[in-house]
Amino acid sequence: MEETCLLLILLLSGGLSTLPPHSREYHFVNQRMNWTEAQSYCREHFTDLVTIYNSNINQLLLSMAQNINEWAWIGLYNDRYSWKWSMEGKLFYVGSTHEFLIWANSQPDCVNANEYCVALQGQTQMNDRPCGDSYPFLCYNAKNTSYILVKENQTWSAAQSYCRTYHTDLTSIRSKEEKSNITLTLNGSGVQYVWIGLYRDPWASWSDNTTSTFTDWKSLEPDNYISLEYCGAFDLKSRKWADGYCTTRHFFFCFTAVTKQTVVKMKLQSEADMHSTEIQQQVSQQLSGLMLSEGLTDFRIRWRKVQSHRDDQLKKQDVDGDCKTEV
Ligand SMILES: [Ca+2]
Ligand SMILES: [Ca+2]
Repeated sequence: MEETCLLLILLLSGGLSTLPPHSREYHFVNQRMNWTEAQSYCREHFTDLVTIYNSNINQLLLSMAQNINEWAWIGLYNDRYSWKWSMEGKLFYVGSTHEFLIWANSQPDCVNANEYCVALQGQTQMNDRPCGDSYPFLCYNAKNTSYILVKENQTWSAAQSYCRTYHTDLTSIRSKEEKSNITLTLNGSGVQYVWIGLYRDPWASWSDNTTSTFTDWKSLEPDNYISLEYCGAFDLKSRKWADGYCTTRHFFFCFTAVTKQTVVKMKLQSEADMHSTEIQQQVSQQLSGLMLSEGLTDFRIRWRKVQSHRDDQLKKQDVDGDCKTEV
């Protein structure tokens, strides 16, 4: 009877975004490109612009670009169009052409990299403002579908707490109808700015869509100098991060996601003819079922024929070992 080895090859990639940071390789590219060009270059030649999860990766990148006193783009960016409602907490895009969420002229501008909460300005248009500023605010009460203007100056967070305590939450504006009801509520109130429930997290976006809470900003950065700096860079001279003008050309860091491949070898001995394609298929199917029931979806099964030990006197020492691997 011949022995046949079945090799189970598991490709545990599971989607690039879920790969842990340790399975990444890093690259310093000493060509000058703007942030978007650098992103395209990384996506074409590697996986994406780098995400920095911790100080180890931070140090590793620095060690790759020693004696370079310039800036290098990283994957971090400050997305001024990605917002959430206090009531829902889900990300959504509020671009400059939104149907009823209308930005005031040249807003959102994130002045001094410090404007992450939204107030209605002149009662109808939106402006991103420093969350610590104190303004009157608009609560929403879901019980009787009403909008309540509280004419008491509060920071955005204090306003949110107040609305959550006495009503439902700071108001959302989810439809044209809701927008007109709010305009009616504010009509004749004389308020200049009034907080609504719109806010966002600062510097929360990385090019590869993963998240990281690690930061290493240079002092006084990010500053969004003259409201033009929405891309993150490594200032290799000071060894710290800074926000920069996205269209400036700099060197940059990319990463490659390393696909891990685990090979499981099984030696099968059977009275049945293991060379029969039909039997091989049956065994494969059973193994597939077993793998799937364990929650493993990304794998391949391959059959590899190996020489019988009995026929191969020279390999006698291998008898107690595994099948020969010829992967
Ligand atoms: Ca603003
Ligand atoms: Ca800056």
